[in-house]
Amino acid sequence: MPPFKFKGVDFIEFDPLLSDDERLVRDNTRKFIEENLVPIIEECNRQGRFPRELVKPMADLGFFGASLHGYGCAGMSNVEYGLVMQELERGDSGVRSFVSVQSALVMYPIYAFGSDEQKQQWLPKLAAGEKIGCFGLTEPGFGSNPGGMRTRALKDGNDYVLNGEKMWITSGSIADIAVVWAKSEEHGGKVRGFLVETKRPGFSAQDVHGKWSLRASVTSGLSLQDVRIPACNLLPKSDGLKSPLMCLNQARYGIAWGAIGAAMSCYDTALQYSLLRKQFRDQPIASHQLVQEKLAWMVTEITKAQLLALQVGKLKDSEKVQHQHISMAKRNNVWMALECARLARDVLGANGIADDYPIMRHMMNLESVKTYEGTHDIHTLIIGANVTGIDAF
Ligand code: TGC
Ligand code: FAD
Repeated sequence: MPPFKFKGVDFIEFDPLLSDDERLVRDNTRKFIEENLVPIIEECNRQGRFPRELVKPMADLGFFGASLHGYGCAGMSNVEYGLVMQELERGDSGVRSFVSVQSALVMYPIYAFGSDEQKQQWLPKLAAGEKIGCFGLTEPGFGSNPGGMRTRALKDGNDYVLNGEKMWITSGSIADIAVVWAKSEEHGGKVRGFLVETKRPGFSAQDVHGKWSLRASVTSGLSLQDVRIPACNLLPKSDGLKSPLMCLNQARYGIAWGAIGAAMSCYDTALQYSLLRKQFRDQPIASHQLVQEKLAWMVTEITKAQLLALQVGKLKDSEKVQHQHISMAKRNNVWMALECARLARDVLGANGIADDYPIMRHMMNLESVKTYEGTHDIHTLIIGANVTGIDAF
């Protein structure tokens, strides 16, 4: 257990900007994380173990597909969903990743692009945590540029036959269902989404070992060798690269909030530590100007990130959000969180590197968060293209 009890971060009366329901969702999630994840996460991180025992309790709290309506989903607003992500990632980015993938990258595409039968078959079970999903877009040779993907779907009678490799896939080896993005010969090489049950012959998943980051999350490579699926497993409303990118918008939005949680954890730990730790003339290190400067930077940037995430959430709730808004929030908030982790680690001195405190784990996790769902620099280019009208990819 970490030595300090989390006190929350609210410098400019952010809480009154939230509705009663939003605060309730946040506080319930916070309590769940304090009671169930915080006590075990350092050990999970050491062991490189995803805490699968939390899947059912998280489902019971409505975390999976939380902002979807019907099919056993909680029907939360986007702001409520964001606050859930914030609290989950204050616990650990890997656990937030699991929920992001299940919700934004598996349930959302079925909800947005699936047939009625696909929705009825999969969404209730995914919401209940009875089935686990993964999302296969990235390939060994195509990360930032998924449009170059090599995975192919060939129509053969009433089936599609899929061949290809996907890489860096969260929850890959524990998934029952994979949302696989492939170029479909039948549709002129257009990218389409396919539901691939992972027990089908020719499908295999191999975990990535030796990760220094997201150790409490499963990351796998997927191999599809002549995997035959019925034609009804095509997501009928998926239509080109735009479809997986629409899923990424949902996940990137969650990350924009999640990163605030990781930053809050680092800042709160550094603040409490600095008030207790004494150096020179028996004074707490918090009394030194250079330490205060770090704390002031962190609380300022967390506050700005909260306001950015909230505004993007409100735009999303009123269906006015543009994907460039989400890029700004993901890019800024993850960068901010990583900087907070580095500063907080510094404030703790040598103790900052030990897993008695959560800081180094957050820092290592955030290196992945900075890269996945569009790297920091790709989001820079997305914003740059939007403001200049010039594509610089
Ligand atoms: P481009 O020609 O720009 O776009 C193709 C079509 O899509 C439209 N579009 C979007 N639509 C909705 N949302 C977005 N965010 C969109 N971005 C683009 C675009 O308007 C166009 O539409 P249309 O109608 O003209 O066809 O495509 P491009 O090939 O040039 O690539 C653009 C780029 C680089 C921005 C994009 O490919 C990109 O975002 N790259 C980053 C890849 C990425 O984020 N991968 C994430 C993989 S999943 C993951 O990391 C999960 S981690 C999970 C976890 O554990 O939390
Ligand atoms: P690259 O695209 O090779 O980029 C390497 C560097 O080059 C980056 O700094 C990048 O910004 C830069 N770069 C690339 N192109 C340009 C350019 N045009 N201009 C300037 N700089 C550029 N993917 C999934 O599909 N599903 C998942 O569930 C999933 N989970 C993940 C989990 C983890 C832990 C990690 C680490 C990744 C996961 N990913 C997943 C993959 C992730 O989305 C990719 O790693 C990411 O999109 C970047 O691709 P890449 O690693 O191939 O880097």
